[in-house]
Amino acid sequence: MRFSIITPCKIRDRKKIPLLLTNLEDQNFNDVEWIIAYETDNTAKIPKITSKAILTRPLAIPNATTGMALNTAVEHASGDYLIFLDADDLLFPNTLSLVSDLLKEKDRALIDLSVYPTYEPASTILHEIAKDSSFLPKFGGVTFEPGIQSSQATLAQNFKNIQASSSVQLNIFKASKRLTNFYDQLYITGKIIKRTLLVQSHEKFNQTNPLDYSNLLMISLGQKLDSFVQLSSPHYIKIRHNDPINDPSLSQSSDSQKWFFMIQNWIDTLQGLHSAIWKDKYIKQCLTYLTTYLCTTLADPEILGAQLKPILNLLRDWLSVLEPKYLKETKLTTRRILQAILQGKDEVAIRRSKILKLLRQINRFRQPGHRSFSSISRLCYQYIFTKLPVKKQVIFYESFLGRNISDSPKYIYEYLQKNYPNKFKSVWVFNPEFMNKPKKAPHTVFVRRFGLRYMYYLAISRYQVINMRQPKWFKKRKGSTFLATWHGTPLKHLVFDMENVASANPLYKQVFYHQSRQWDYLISPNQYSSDIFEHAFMYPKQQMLPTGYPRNDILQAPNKIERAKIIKKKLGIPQDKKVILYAPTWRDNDYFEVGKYKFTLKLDIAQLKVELSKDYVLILRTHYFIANQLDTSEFGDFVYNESTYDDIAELYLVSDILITDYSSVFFDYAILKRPILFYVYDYEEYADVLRGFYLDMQKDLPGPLLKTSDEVLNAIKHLDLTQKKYADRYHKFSARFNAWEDGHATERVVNKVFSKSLKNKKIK
Ligand code: C2G
Repeated sequence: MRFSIITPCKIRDRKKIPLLLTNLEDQNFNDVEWIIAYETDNTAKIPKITSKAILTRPLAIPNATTGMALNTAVEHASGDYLIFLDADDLLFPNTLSLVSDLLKEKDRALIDLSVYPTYEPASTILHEIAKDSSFLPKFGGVTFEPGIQSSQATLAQNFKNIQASSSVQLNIFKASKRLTNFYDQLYITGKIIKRTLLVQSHEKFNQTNPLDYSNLLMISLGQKLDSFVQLSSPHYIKIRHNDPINDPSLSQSSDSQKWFFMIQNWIDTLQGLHSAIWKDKYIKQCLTYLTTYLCTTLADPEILGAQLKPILNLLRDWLSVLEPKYLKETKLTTRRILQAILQGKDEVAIRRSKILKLLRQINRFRQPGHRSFSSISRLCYQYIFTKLPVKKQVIFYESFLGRNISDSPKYIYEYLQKNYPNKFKSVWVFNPEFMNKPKKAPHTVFVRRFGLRYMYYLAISRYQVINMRQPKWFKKRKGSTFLATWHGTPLKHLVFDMENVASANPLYKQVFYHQSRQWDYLISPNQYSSDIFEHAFMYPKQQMLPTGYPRNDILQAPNKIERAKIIKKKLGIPQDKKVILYAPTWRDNDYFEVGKYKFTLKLDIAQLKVELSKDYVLILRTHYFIANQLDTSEFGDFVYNESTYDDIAELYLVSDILITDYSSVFFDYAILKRPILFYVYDYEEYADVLRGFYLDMQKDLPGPLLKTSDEVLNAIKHLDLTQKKYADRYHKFSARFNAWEDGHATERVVNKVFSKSLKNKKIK
């Protein structure tokens, strides 16, 4: 028995092919012919592909749509069964042998391999399934909910829930059962079809519709078969796209494209439907989709742009052939929109959609979980505050989501307060969960995050100075300026440089993209960061401010020794004691629940205390994501837990040595030219993450990588030696990362961003 695997592939997706090749070669079934149907233009060359294990047949199909590519591939296929896979799909290692056994038992015309959808990176999946080729998963497709943590550990756990291959069965549905949600089953990928069925029926993929090319074909085949057969556990791994900006899946294409071709497809499909029961079901499913989504899209008609009219015309064509009973079955609010479209009153339809959107929002807020004060504030933001004029001299500041007054926003604020007193009204965000409301300051108001005043000032401020991302629903106002300060030189791959972002919202990249388009300026601390931000954020270099970080000016201040003394006094640290600052980062596999990370102290502080407390104290500073307050009371006055201290730069200033791990803090600390030790006790465990670093930890860092507390202690005891050994590297490191940090970054940022307002009149 031979399988012809058919993969349509746009030329830009060709880099995905090697992973699927490895996956197919790993199958314990070899009578496979793999037809890769490249949709090329006339000039593009298709890549060579060789394999000892399977027969590979790349085809170039010039100027093809996916439908054309598939039709050509079917004509070339010689296998008994055709299996359709996209370039970024994967199979489990024994899927083909299992299916061949099942087919030998009883011939089937069409089998659904049953989908396992995931946002995990393809390489991680391959790694996991290569570990044990004898298993079959039986955990059901995991649909990823935004915000829910998924990690390699959970994936491995899923894969551990393996059943022996004998337990996989075929679920056989009669036509009527199959009709439940059959719209989802119209995709060709993950299906096995008997070749003769396709050839003899003369069914073809739609060659003109680039989005829905298989629906009509699947419906036609479905009407011919009296049952629908599906594997009882998932065997077809669908890697969901989470980069809708650079690599959109078909369903993630722009709204205007999607709606146009979808409705076109509804029209075509309706013509091909003969069975009354199928027709009824199909119309109802389309109407549900339409009333759920299109009315929301119509409320913002700019989204559809020039396609608005053609889409509404198509929709009118489709609605006009439906029997009136279908419209009558829809809810009154949506029915009135559809009726307006049907009558050619497009403006009325849009107006009614806007009202429906508002009604839906209000309705959501009436539900128990949503009836919070911040939901009401948000409604006020959307419908009232953003309609008020922008106020010229108001600056809105937020640092680390309102956890403290710190980082570059703080230094920009202080600089403006000092040099341009009375020019601006400043608004600082604070989150009462993490900090108390700060003391009064001139021309400054403090607003609770997501409260009513927060919403008001966010809407009317002329400037926003924020060091992380703004809320998704933030509306950029005309006449306002957004200064993104960001919060560190990147070490770990960021956004578009990451493969799939399994631990974040699946739409993370898209959301990030839209948020960063609202940034008028992005501060860059060094050339290295500018180069990275350009690809990782897809952010234009001409909008970056190559100034260095305002937060680091303090580290070059002429009076930094005196300032350090004052801060030491404030912290209660004896002036004659030297200070070790231990500032590790967070670990994404160590958390209590979503967004609440924990930290387990692995540094042997008791030992450090015994050996070092005569000369040193230790400041412990955990990352702002860490939710657990570590109890350090047993170490007495040796340890100062400053995890909630607002500004880490002040802690840098008082410390003599920094111990960190994978945190970006060392890029800033190096400005002080003081010793840095890297306590990376989980280096091996971190290996997967390390592969996603921009730097080579072994070669590029300005200090030693230490894996045990003993090694840390030893390095501190022989600090001179350690420093000597790393002097050369430290020198190179400073030149590469600290060249712009001359103590005047804030001044440069202010002159560039606020110049227009600096000449304005004083505020009252
Ligand atoms: N930070 C801190 N205390 C720590 C760790 C970090 O105050 N123990 C602050 C520092 O200002 C640091 C910033 O938080 O520069 C970012 O912390 P990282 O540990 O580098 O991690 P992350 O928040 O993931 O940001 O481009 C930078 C990256 O986005 C990293």
